[in-house]
Amino acid sequence: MSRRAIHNIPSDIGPTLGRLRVQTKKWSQKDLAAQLRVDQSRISRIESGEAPPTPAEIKAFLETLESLAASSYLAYLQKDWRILERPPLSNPDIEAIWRAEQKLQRLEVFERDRNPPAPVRAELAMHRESLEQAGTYLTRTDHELAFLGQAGVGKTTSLGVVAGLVQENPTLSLDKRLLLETGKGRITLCEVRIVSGDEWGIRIEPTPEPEIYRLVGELCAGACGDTRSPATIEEKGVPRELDRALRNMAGLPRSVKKLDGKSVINDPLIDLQRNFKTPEELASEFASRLKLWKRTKKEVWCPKGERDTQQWLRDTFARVNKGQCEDMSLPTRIDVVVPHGLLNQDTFVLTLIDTRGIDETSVRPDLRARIDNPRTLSILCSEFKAAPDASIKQLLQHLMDTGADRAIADRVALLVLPQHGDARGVTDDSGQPVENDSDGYEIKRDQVINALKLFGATGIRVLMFNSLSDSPEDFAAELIALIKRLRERQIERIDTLSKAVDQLIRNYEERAAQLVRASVNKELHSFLSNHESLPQARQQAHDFLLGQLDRAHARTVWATTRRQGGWYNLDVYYCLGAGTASETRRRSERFFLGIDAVVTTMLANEDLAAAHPFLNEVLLNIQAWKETFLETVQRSGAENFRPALQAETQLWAAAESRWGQGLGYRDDVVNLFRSWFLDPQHEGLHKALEKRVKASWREEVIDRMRAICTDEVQAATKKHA
Ligand SMILES: Nc1nc2c(ncn2[C@@H]2O[C@H](COP(=O)(O)OP(=O)(O)OP(=O)(O)O)[C@@H](O)[C@H]2O)c(=O)[nH]1
Ligand SMILES: [Mg+2]
Repeated sequence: MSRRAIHNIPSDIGPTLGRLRVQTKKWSQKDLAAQLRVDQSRISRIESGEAPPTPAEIKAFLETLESLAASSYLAYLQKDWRILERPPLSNPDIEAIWRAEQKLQRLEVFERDRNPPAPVRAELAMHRESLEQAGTYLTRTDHELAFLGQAGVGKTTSLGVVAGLVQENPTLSLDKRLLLETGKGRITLCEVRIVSGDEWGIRIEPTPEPEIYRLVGELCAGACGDTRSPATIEEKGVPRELDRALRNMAGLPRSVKKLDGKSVINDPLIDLQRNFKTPEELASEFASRLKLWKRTKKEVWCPKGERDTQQWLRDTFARVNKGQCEDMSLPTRIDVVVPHGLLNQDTFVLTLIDTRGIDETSVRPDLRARIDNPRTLSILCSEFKAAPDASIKQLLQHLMDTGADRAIADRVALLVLPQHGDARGVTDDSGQPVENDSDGYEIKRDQVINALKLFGATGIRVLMFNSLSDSPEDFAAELIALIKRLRERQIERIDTLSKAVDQLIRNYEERAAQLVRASVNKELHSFLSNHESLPQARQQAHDFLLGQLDRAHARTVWATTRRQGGWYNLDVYYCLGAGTASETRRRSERFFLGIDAVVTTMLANEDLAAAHPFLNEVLLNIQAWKETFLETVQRSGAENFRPALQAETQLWAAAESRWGQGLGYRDDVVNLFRSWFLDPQHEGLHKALEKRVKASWREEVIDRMRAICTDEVQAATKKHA
């Protein structure tokens, strides 16, 4: 009989015991009561949750059931989680999390009993922080899978098919069977999240009203054939998917009609415009037709008794995505709730995210936010022939420039989306066409991996999926394997950390090991003394922004000036942050490459074996410090100029009103911004940013490094000095 104590009885203990009784022995409550020699009413009250059982009762209950399930549950209850939160028994990585907990407890006891000196404490703190992070990461089971990529490549189709959001009717084309709206590109209106819930439904997050009015202004300026716009601007107005939704909301949708046997577009907005003198007047009419005050509904649920729930979802989603629901506003996010698990499993709580297609630039804060989220698997979608296509290359390049290399290696996968005949069209080196799809896939995969290597992106998994002919179950299994791989990284972390902790404790009093550690510290310390300061900057934060402004469509530049810099396709502050981060990455490169070389050399030296677990940890931690450092710097770059720029009403007004005054709009805006940044009045802002960058360098990298490699002798000398 187990004598170990039971800790923190979970709140669902009663029903769990009841379930185990039925599952393992198929006993009635009466049978069990007889076995335990207690009243049946006691069992009934415990199982219903009415009376909390005592630890002794729980033990007797589970031991009487004599089964593996009951004894593992008892073992689970007997584990004493003191530092990490106890995960539910269903967590797939509970064993690894428990190992992290045990190491954390060991560290705590060691620190309390031995009271080690400051440098050892710093190392302990480093391990503790990493163990806690990995343990907490694994305790949660929610993950996101985000599909990103150019408009029209097939993001919604592949996501819909893998999520099982397809009607079974082989006579219809895939577009007509999918429950999410798809088409020939620029269809998905905004971010769409697929989540599981109790019933079929759709929730929306409405776009703020001022933003809707700005979009209307732009749509009307474009639709009017705004004669004040420069002739070179080929594309005007708002993105097509938003344009369509707004027109439907205002009851002004375009249609095709026949005139003398020819198809012509009937645009009621053009007819309406004849009654108004300026685009502003037209916009005001358009805005009032939206009747935003009536659009207050944020969710719709499938009516009870609905026979064809899938058809209901398909119709409702299409209406929401096109702005055809009278009582709903323009969504900025749509949640689709489905009453089943996702990707044929129930271990993880998944959210599948479909995003609005990349149409102009991949330098977008919303895409970056996905990639930076450690719980998200970002799936970069590319069409087959051009894979990896230009948008993906631009995104990867941007991520690498700003220091997100670890995120790329860990959390990004490339999804190539072949369509009819694409795979068979591949030829081998002798020019022979392949015999089957899977040979075509392999040749393409090889080409893609090589193309990625060319600009330094290695370790990215490349998946292929043809929504029409490949197995969605296999594709789902591949995605789940990638989620498991994300988690596997954390398990490996716990195991290497455990070794480092054991080594630290074992070596603590060993003279020889201490000497090894001292020589390692000396090496690290001497590197640090020579590389402590960050080299001069060559580029300024705004250089990157000016480049982006110069490259964007004129209408995009105009849209961003109308929003004080905050347009999703050209976010001025995000660009300032990215410019700062990429220049800082360049400035710190020598340090990071150098320290990597120093540590790797010591790792190859067998005389230093006693310090190898520590050095492995140093290597991993430096990566993490670098990432945090560059993220902090990116935020500083974005925030440093924000208050001053947002207050510059004159600058924005000048940039906005320059629109419609002939050629050279974009050049003029670039010049306006260049002058603003170079104005001696703003020198203080540049200096402040440099100060913040240097402070982060010290805090996030140098001080952390110094804390773990300064021995007492050195620390003491420093103090004296
Ligand atoms: N034959 C075939 N057609 C596909 C496949 N995947 C997508 N398509 C078609 O490609 C078109 C575009 O697909 P979508 O899923 O709407 O593309 P998207 O990337 O979501 O586009 P946006 O929402 O505009 O960014 C649709 O007509 C799809 O039916 C496929 O595997 N095979
Ligand atoms: Mg789509």
